[in-house]
Amino acid sequence: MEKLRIAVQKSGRLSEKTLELFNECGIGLTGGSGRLLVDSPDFPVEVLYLRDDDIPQYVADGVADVGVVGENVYVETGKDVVITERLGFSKCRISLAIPKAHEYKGLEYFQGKRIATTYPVILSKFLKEKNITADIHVISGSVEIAPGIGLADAIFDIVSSGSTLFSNNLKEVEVVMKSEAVLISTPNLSASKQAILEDLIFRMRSVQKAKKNKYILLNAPKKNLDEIIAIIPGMKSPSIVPLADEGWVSLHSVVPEKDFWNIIGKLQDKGAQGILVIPIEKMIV
Ligand code: PRT
Ligand code: ZN
Repeated sequence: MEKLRIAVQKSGRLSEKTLELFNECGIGLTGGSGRLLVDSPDFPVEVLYLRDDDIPQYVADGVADVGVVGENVYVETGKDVVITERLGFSKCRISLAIPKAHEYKGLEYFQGKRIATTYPVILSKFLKEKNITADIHVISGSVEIAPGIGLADAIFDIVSSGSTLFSNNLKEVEVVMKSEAVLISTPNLSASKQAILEDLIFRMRSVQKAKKNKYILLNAPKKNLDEIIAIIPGMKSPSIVPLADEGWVSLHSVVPEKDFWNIIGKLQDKGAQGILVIPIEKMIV
């Protein structure tokens, strides 16, 4: 049977989260990451371990069918591949940063400056759009030390918590792009591989949806039932289970994680008690 070949970063910031997602999708992998090509006994895929920067090229060439990369790498490499799904992890910004002590009034700061980066394509496109002429100095690692050793005036690099910038006496002054892990694929997959990819995306979405929601159980006084149902409408409508005490019912529903604390406060105001909140593993709607 035909298999979908997925390129995954061999070791780095994307590897663990990617394999965790596959695992949650019921896709186990045989053998360790010591091997280049690994099979799944559960699902028609095989995983090809590569350096993240090489993944778009392998997918564009059809050596792999799909791949997981940071959006920044997808944009920087500019290969003939498409984003099929945003995966929501490894979120970061690609930003311009300058020495902390310097005053910053706007992009004019960068006119005629020397900027060190590993992302020259994204940076030069941005500077061109903004009519800034600067000297882009491409280096392959430890970009953050460039200003301190006199190699550059500023840097353009990935920022997550900002602590790397802070400890190198730099400050983030412009966010040029936001990035997260994305699933990329060749635009011309065979019909059978496309079907496997659709099944994979369906599973990924079920996992992502589950993470964004919580299962909630609570005891509600019957006199406020309508108001409580209006607060937690659930996927269709909440389940209502009678309790031995005639004035009360037990209510089961699903609530979005982001509204959670807001909802809890409203439920308490309406007399809800014994509220239990449980994580959901998969959610198919
Ligand atoms: O070896 P290989 O080439 O495969 O990996 P790599 O070293 O090129 O990439 P890797 O594993 O470092 O990152 C893979 C992807 O993770 C990146 O392309 C981004 O899409 C994403 N990502 C998310 C990050 C970060 N967060 C991040 N914080 N990539 C790098 N960083 C760096 C950042 O540049 C800084 O130097 O981590 C450092 C810590 O960041 P702060 O701001 O939290 O201090
Ligand atoms: Zn890399």
